[in-house]
Parts: sequence; C-alpha cells; structure tokens
Amino acid sequence: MERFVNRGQNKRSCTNDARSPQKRMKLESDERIKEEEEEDGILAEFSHPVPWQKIEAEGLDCDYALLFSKEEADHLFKQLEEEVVYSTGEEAKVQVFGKVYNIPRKQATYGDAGLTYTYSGVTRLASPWTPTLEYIRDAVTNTTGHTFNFVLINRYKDGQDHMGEHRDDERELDPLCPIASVSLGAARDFVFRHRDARGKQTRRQIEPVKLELAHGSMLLMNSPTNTFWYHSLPVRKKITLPRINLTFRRILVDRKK
Ligand SMILES: O=C(O)CCC(=O)C(=O)O
Repeated sequence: MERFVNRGQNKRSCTNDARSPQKRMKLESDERIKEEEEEDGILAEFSHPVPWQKIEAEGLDCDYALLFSKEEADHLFKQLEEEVVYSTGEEAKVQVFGKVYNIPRKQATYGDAGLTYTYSGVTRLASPWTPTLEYIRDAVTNTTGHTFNFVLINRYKDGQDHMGEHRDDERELDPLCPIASVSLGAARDFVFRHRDARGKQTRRQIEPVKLELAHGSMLLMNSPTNTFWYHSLPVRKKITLPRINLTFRRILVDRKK
C-alpha cells in the first residue's frame, strides 16, 4: 500500500510541538537566536502560528501546514494571476539527457537582483520580487524562521499539466535551508519516491509517500529529503481548475563564483 497523507488524517502528529520549525529554531543556541532577533526582529514577527503536520520516512523529513485561509489564498491567487509573467519561447523549454522539451506547465522565476538558478539544463534569471510575492515570501519567513532569495513559480492550467520525477538537489541551493512549497488553487497530488525504489528493477521495496497539497498550504522539504527522494506532480485528468505553486529557495551566492 502506498502511504497517503492529507490534512484530515494523522491528527495526532498535527501539533505545534517541539518538532515544528518554529520551536526547532527556538531550541537552537540562545546566542544565535538573540543575534537574529537583533538583526531583523524575525522572532518578534512570528505572526503565523500554524499547526504543523510532520511527514517522515527513511531519509524524508517534511512539514506541512495550512499557511493561508481560503479567503486569503483566493485573493493571493488572483493577485498572482495579474502580476506574474511566465516564460515563453526558448525559455519555456528544458533539457533532459540532451533532448529539448516544452514544459507541460508555465514557469517563472523571481528573486533578489541578479540571481540566477540553473536546473534541467537551463539557467533562469530572477525577475524583481512583485508585491504579492514579497508578501508570501515574508509570510513563509515569519512562519519558518528561514529567509529565501529566490522563487520558482509553476502554473498548471488544469490536471493535464504536470511535473515529472526529479530532485531539487542542485549544488547552488543552501542545504541548510528547506525548500518551502506554497500551493494556491486546485488541490493536487504530490508524490515522493525513494531513489532506490524507482524504475522497473527497484533495488528496494520502499512505499512512495503521497500528499495532497491544498489551496493555501505550505510544504517544507527539509534536508536530506532531496538527496534520497524524488518528487513529482502527476497528471490528474479530472482536475479542471488551475493551480499555482511557488517554491521558495535559498541560493548560495558564493557557489556561483
Ligand atoms: O507544483 C508542485 O507542487 C511541484 C513543484 C516542484 O516540484 C518544484 O518546483 O521542484
């Protein structure tokens, strides 16, 4: 049986306990926290106390929460539809094993000035943050205590649009910073598959981990998840509504030099 986790299940692990990102951060050295407090007042601004659900398997460590209410998520979706400019032409293609493909969804990249991110054989330049992206980024930071300098946006027009199995394991990503994935719009299944359990001749029997990413939700993929597990957003033909996904990342500027 595959593991399936959704918001309504596993309520016992849905607590604001010491394993939540906020608390985990507080458990770190007092000195570091004091410094951070002085630097930017992030702790003072922990304005989004959300109940977290822990999702764990061998080498997989994720936290899932509803970050925005339905009304707020509806509003943010609408704003993003007006603000985000998606790539077209050559920029809307990726390279996999040397072959060039049109991506089965729309993509855009935003972030700090001059930042680039290279994945699937293409390098993308960050466009300047829009007001709505800044608002969502800051909500994620206030909730998790992590800062982000880049966001990859994927827009799925309906359930035909999808994303194939991959890992977000590029060297230029800060391994100490989780990838924070915010979902707005149609709820979609999201599947993790262990690297030793892929393909026809699997080396081990490890069940996939399936989640449903709800409107207004946030999934934190903590290290070492992206080392051991691939993830994908499969086709779901019955889904007729669009979805926008934002993955906030921290790119290591030093690695680029
Ligand atoms: O749309 C999603 O939830 C998947 C996004 C994703 O896998 C990625 O940005 O790497």
